[in-house]
Amino acid sequence: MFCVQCEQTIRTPAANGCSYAQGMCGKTAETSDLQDLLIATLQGLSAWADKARTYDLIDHDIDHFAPRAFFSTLTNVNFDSLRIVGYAREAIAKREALKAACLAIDPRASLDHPLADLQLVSDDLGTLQQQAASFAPNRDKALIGDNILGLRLLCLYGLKGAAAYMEHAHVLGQYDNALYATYHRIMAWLGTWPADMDALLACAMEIGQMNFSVMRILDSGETNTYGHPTPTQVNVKAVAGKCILISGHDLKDLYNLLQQTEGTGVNVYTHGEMLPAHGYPELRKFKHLVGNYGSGWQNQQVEFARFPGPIVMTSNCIIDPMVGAYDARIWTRSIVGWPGVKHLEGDDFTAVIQQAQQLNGFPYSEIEHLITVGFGRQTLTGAADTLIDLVSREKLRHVFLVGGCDGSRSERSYFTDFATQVPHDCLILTLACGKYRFNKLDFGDIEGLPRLIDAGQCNDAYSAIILAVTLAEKLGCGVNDLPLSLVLSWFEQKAIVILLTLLSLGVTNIVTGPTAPAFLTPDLLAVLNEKFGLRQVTTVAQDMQQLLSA
Ligand code: SF4
Ligand code: SF3
Repeated sequence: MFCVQCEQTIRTPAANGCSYAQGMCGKTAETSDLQDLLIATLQGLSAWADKARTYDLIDHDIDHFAPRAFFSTLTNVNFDSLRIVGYAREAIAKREALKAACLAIDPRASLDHPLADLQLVSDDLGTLQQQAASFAPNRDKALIGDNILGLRLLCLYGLKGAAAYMEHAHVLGQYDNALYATYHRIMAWLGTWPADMDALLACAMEIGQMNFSVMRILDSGETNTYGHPTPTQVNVKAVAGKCILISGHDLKDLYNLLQQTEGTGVNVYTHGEMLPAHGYPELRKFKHLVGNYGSGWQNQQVEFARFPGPIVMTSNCIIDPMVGAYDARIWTRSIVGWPGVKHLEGDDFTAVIQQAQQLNGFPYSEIEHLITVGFGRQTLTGAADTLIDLVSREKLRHVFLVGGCDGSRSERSYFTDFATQVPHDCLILTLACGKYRFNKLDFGDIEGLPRLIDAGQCNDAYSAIILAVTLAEKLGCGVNDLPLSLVLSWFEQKAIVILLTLLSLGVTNIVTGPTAPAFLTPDLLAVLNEKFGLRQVTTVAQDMQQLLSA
């Protein structure tokens, strides 16, 4: 096994990346290797989808499937080897159907791509694992060197993050054939094992730009379906009664669950990246959406163990439910999987609701603790004039975007310390699950404007970008000239693609942490620093001073 895609990857002097029997996340070598094989089949599928477009053949089913299946290989999404192999078989079947369709139009249609005809050699997982060795991401490292490998992985992992957002958008009926075309072209190209540094850097920027469009259509899907988020108070304490917890990014699953639990006496709580749902008018209208439970994904083995009802995982991040012995109470959806855990297909949550009714629920209500969420794109851009006025009257000095993914490394206390040490005349804009490090603290306000502004999920980085662009337009300056600094925590591949998006838009001087991606070499980090001013966190005091004086 070789996997180096997330921040918690194993880093020892002997090994850079998870390369033993099991990754830090709990992914086994078997599943990891089979995911490499799946990616290779998806690259072959994309090569044919790209070719088919030259015959004006666009198959929506394939366009939807390809990024969705790729999403299953994202950190903390799918640990079920059998389902991974199932996706690989489906990719091959779809590829063959597409090839046949091309041949029906042009009997001489052919494709010069190393993965164009890839077949699985066996039904046996052990044999497939042996086959997968040829597709390990580091297979030709000795030949190409660490820098090229690092850039390839930057592209592959960035595209994986974008694929995840494509799937989130598709769930809400949003897709764009031009984006699928770009996705297939890049995915197919990465399957040719490119080794040109400039081409790979350009590809990374193209992925970032593509993802900006993906986040835009995802934003449209969410706001057209559930309305524009507005500031909303959310109780983060338990309410007496039967309960279901729903986690992940999929608002449609939450909507369906709320509809089906209405009138049943079962309360619904959001967890993790589902917290921003409370800001959407069409979701908060359900009175039994009573609050938010728990914190960042890395605490789930303790928090889920204590939750007295079923838990639904709609997307990342799931970790081993056996540890907290709640495996019989957790349900996976969509591309999420854990061996032995019940997987819900379709939109019928009856089985989950029945389980909630059989379980104890919370025996009593705790004293309310309210936090505010819901600063979506429209609310943020609507506040642009207020922000400009506060700055002009010297009431507001600086805005810090402090957000991103959470994780379990102790160094991540940096982000709590940073937020709490932001001076009182500055605002903190936050998003994604990294906010749980500080979102229950009281930061007060500046002339009625809360000092902590929660913009939403990780993909709502789109809203923060639109706010920055709006402010820059109104002030007649560039985004990099604003009194705005980005201090981003990263963990998985969605964070990587958001970073690529920001870089591709020309945003400079971003500070990231808690550690640099293990796949980026010192040379590559130096290139990113030179081109974009991207740098690692140091100490809170030093970074704060440097960012305020920039
Ligand atoms: Fe290791 Fe992260 Fe890959 Fe899991 S996802 S195997 S922790 S690098
Ligand atoms: Fe968190 Fe897993 Fe990335 Fe959408 S839920 S941000 S880590």
